[in-house]
Amino acid sequence: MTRPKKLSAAEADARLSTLHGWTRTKGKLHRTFTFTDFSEAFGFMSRVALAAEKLEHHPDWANAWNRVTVDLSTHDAGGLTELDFRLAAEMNRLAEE
Ligand code: H2B
Repeated sequence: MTRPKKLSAAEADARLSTLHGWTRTKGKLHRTFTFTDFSEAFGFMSRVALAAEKLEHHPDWANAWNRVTVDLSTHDAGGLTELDFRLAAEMNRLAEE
């Protein structure tokens, strides 16, 4: 699969303005998702894992009980690409189910 190219800061900020709940922090897309308990948080992570495999694009993340903290970037491109915005939008969709 052809990997998408790195977006400029201006392009990334334009994309970010339509993406609920995320910030651009240290060149990465960042969001903390909070659930009712560990089971909900881990269920979310399981669903995201399947989506990430399909996209061949994977989050850097951490789980603490009911919280999942996420940083997205494209390691291969050394910055943010279309893939990070696609995965972020998919995570929002899966969190709000
Ligand atoms: N995930 C992320 N976040 N960045 C990458 O550059 C990346 C990835 N590369 N998942 C993918 C896997 C690549 O190594 C494989 C070969 O598709």
